[in-house]
Amino acid sequence: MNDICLIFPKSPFLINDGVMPPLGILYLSASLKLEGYQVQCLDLGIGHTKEQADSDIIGISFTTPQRFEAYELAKWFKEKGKTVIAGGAHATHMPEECLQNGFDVVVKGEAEEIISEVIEDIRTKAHKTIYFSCKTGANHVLFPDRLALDMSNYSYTIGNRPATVIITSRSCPYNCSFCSKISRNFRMQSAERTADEIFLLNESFGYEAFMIFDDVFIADKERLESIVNMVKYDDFYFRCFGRANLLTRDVCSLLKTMGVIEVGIGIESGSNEVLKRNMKGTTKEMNTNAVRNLREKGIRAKAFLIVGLPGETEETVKETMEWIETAQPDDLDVSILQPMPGSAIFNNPKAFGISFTYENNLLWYKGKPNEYSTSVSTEKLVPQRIVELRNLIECTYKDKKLLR
Ligand code: B12
Ligand code: SF4
Repeated sequence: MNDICLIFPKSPFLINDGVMPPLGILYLSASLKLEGYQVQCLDLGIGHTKEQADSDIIGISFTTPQRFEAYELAKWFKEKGKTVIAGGAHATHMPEECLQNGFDVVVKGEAEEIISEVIEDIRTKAHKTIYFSCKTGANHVLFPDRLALDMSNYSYTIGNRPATVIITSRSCPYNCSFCSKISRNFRMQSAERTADEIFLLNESFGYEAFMIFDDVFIADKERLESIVNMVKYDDFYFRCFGRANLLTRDVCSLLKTMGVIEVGIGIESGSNEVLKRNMKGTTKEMNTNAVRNLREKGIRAKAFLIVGLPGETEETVKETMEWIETAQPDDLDVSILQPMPGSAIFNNPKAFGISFTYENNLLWYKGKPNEYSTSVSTEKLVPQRIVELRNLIECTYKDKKLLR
């Protein structure tokens, strides 16, 4: 029997929940195995089942929209006499709710350095209900234990190549109103370590394409330069996220040399008023320049937009549509605001002029086409209108000639 079974629940609200491996549990598996623990990892999104769990201690990792799946699992395992631990983004922000829904223990935040202590406390029946993570140094954690799950079950591709996901930093130095970060302390792993992980994934699994899922991969230009110098001789493809304020011509040049073929930018809105109210730290002019700088280097710019942010009106949606026509990004992703626990909007909706329901609401903002819905109202827009405006932007521009 294993010392712990770590489970990532299904995400039935997504188009496909077997796209990328859940790195959170794979990081925990790596640090536990180093200490000699036997660990089992199950991803219910790729066909594993709860019946396969082979341990008396079960750890479940989940986001807010996965919480109902997680609570069902917790209750099922409790009935079997198991001790159940909650971790991940939702547990970090809503620990009491997890305890009320069947969990014995909650770990808030990054758990690499505390998970073995939790296991030992459970074994001696001395466990607390809530543990707080230590601040994990990004250079000190091991690479995720990707052998704990069969990587061939995941279907992500970049430029037609099988791709996988890496995270080279933790957290983010910004404070957007809608963001639900699990930690406030921004740390980057070194350029050397980042290049090592890429080479290791290439040698061990054959990957030649990588989704860098950092919140802000390009936060430090010097580190970026060093990474580029180490990987530029290999013909790898990358996708990453970038903030408009950091996507200068120089940075876009570096990304091109590295092999980045697409950058996702959190544009959010075409209205400077909305951007300001949501503490985005960017303007529509910066956003336009960022798209231009990427396009000049032949890198695809994908604009991520949110409809229904605090301050949204019919007029600001028009401004967003005007921005799309001016900036002409290569692709769009239009979602609807869903205030997630941990975000400034969730914590203080009144201050943002937002109302929404949380109970019994899945709160996903991007899922299956034609199934978008929201409970959010702004001062000027009712929920149904927010959905209509979101659909209007998508119908008008997605896959249209205006976007290349
Ligand atoms: C990659 C990613 C995705 C991928 C998921 C791939 C996958 N299978 O994991 C995709 C694109 C599919 C995705 C989708 C969504 N995502 Co997402 N995603 C991320 C992202 C960028 C990285 C996740 C990651 O690997 N982090 C690195 C690891 C190390 O961190 P971690 O997972 O949090 O794990 C650590 C701790 O949480 C803890 N821990 C984790 N699990 C467990 C379990 C136990 C037992 C214990 C003790 C501890 C523990 O220890 C881990 C190691 O330090 C995060 C932002 C971020 N930087 O973390 C957002 C994030 C997780 N996503 C978020 C959201 C909102 C979504 C969506 C709902 C968006 C939507 N479509 O509507 C969906 C929901 C997906 C789902 N399955 O529920 C939010 C979650 C907020 C919340 N309150 O739940 C985040 C935090 C972004 C944000 N800042 O707001 N996402
Ligand atoms: S939305 Fe992105 S840039 Fe803004 S705080 Fe969250 S992770 Fe940072």
